[in-house]
Amino acid sequence: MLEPNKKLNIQEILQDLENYRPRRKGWTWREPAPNLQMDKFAYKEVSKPLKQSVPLVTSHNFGGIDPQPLPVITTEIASGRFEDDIRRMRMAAHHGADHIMVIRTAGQSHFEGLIEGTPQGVGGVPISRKQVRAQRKALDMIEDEVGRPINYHSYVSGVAGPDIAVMFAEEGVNGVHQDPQYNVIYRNINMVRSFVDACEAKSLIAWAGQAQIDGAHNANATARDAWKVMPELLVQHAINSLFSHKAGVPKENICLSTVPPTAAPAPSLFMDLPYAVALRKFFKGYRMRAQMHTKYIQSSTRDATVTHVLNLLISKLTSADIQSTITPDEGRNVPWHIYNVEALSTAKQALIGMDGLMDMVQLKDEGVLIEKAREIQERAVLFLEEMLESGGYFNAVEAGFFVDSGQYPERNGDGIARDINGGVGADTVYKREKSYFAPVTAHYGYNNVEQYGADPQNPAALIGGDTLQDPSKIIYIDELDDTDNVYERMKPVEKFHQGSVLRPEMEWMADGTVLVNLMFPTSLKVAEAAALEAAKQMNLKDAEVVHSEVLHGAEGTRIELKGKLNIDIDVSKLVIAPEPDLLHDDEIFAAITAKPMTVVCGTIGQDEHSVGLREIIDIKHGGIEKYGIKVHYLGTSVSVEKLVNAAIELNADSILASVIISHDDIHYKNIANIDRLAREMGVRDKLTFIAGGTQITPEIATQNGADAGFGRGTKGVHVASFLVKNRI
Ligand code: Z98
Repeated sequence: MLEPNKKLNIQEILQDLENYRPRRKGWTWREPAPNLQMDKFAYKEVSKPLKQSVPLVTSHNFGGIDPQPLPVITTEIASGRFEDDIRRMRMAAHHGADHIMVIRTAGQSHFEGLIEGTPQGVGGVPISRKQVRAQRKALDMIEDEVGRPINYHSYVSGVAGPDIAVMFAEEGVNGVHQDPQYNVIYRNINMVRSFVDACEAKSLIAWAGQAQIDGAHNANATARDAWKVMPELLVQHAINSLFSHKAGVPKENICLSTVPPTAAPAPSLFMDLPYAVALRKFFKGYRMRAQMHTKYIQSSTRDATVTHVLNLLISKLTSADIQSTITPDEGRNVPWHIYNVEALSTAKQALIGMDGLMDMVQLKDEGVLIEKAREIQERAVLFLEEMLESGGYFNAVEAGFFVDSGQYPERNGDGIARDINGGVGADTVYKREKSYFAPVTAHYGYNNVEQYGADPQNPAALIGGDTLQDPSKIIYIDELDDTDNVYERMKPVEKFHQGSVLRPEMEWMADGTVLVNLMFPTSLKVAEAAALEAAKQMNLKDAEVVHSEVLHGAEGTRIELKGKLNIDIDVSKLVIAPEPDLLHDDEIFAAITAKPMTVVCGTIGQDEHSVGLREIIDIKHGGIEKYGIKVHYLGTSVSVEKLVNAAIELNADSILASVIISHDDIHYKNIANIDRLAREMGVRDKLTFIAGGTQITPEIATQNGADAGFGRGTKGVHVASFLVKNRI
């Protein structure tokens, strides 16, 4: 059982992995909780709340609630080091992810068999049995902690597709990508081999109850004009969906990977909504996995977020069963977990914000939306018909039908064409001999076990059960490489894993990577060079500009810079402000009853922001008035002189100054002014002087002459406790 304030122990997870068995198989959807009441609100399309989670930042205004949307929410975590990703999975789960996808290391598609051990990956993680076990085991603990099943996912594609499918079925992997068209088009793996392999893989997917995601979204990401491949996308979905269904996968586990084909500044909803409608009308009963369009995601986090939210609106208007959360890392080519968490929060925030929308609005079932949807469907049907006329799928691929930049029936002749007899693994498909004998579970086609008196429905009985029925037969290989393995990687960063020493991190434990935001009042090129120079002077190593944005060609450029800050921070030497020592309400009441207390307060200088101060003083917000403290509120934009003079006239015990505006450090300057004036008037010793505001830190407030400073999140009880204790 994980403890809330304790780090995951990776070493412990790695122990005894040879005996780990997954505790369930198959995919889990969220449990709907219609009409859920949380705080002051009733929700329509939400799922069962989590036991533990991190709510949205605004939730403190709403009693700290954390309602969870209905679709399963995905995050892709694959930094190349699975041991680091495990920690990230925990953070992601607390932010609402229940579908963790692990991208594979570059090139694994072309491996002919399984990878063993835990080598480091490039652009993803080498998917091996050990790595899968370790992560599934960690997710068991994490799902107990958050109180919701978490789906673990990776890819069943490539030359070793069926081998991986067997391993995933054995290891309790819950979701997979499987689509032979992906092999053919994007990995140039022989098409005959890919489709034969897919039969075997899909049988295993069916046995394991896994959700299967297809690969159609890759055409969006590859095509020159992604909106032109809409008819083709329907064809790709159709091929894989029906194929999967015929291979035994139930419809409700077949997920279409659908992507809005455009993004603003294109009139994106006008293009994307008809497509989403066309798809859902054609594929009733199948699941929709709403993926973002990776091609349009650049390095701007803001830009990615807006595209994401518009995509989420389409999901809301047309339905999504699984909602992806792609991050700007796709545009920066760096897997930085902070953006995974941001994207998860974006999905949660947008979907919850749109809760109940469909009770109020409806898509028109006539007019341009339906006409456009219908046109896409017609083009798709014509595409399918021509495919059949040309001799079927293989011939169509050979003729370059797919990922052509023309909108069908237009063709631009730039499709991805593959040779039926070519590609990786060509000529490796053999017709099964009549005597071919396969006493194994979830095998596609004939297994010829009857000749030995066995039931074809339970062929593995002949060998006393195979690895799917008797997992003790699984051969577990620990490590094959003495240098490239998790233990060697963890040795140098051991102290960081323990948490006694800290170093900034973005990608891997203690990589030292920091992200710095800069603005230079100059043009793009000059600003980029200046940023690198700034990095040098900040003592950052390996600095690189990861994002730059022109504010004006001459006036300014915004830069995001990454670099390495290889410092060790000894946690035991940090000065950490103690948690506020609060008095009990009864103690405060007793102290004020025994000896009344008067305070004067206001917002200072030109500051008109009174909400925070009112929260602290007003009885209706549980402010200090409730304890019987007499409060003289002087209003907003009160001068320093007026505040101090009022304190003298009223013979007050205390001054409460609220300072929100922080331009040019005016908040700190005004704190110092109050302290100075009170001294000049000879009353400073008699007064408790407290400063408060969103940007106030206790340290800086006291350095500028206040007796205490209170920042964001302060409640009346904090201030009242301090006032009483300070008086004593
Ligand atoms: C996503 N970010 O889907 P390699 N099979 C299919 C795929 O779509 C993919 C792979 C395999 C995207 C990820 N998709 C892109 C059907 C990849 C990956 O060859 O190991 O890269 O296979 O969320």
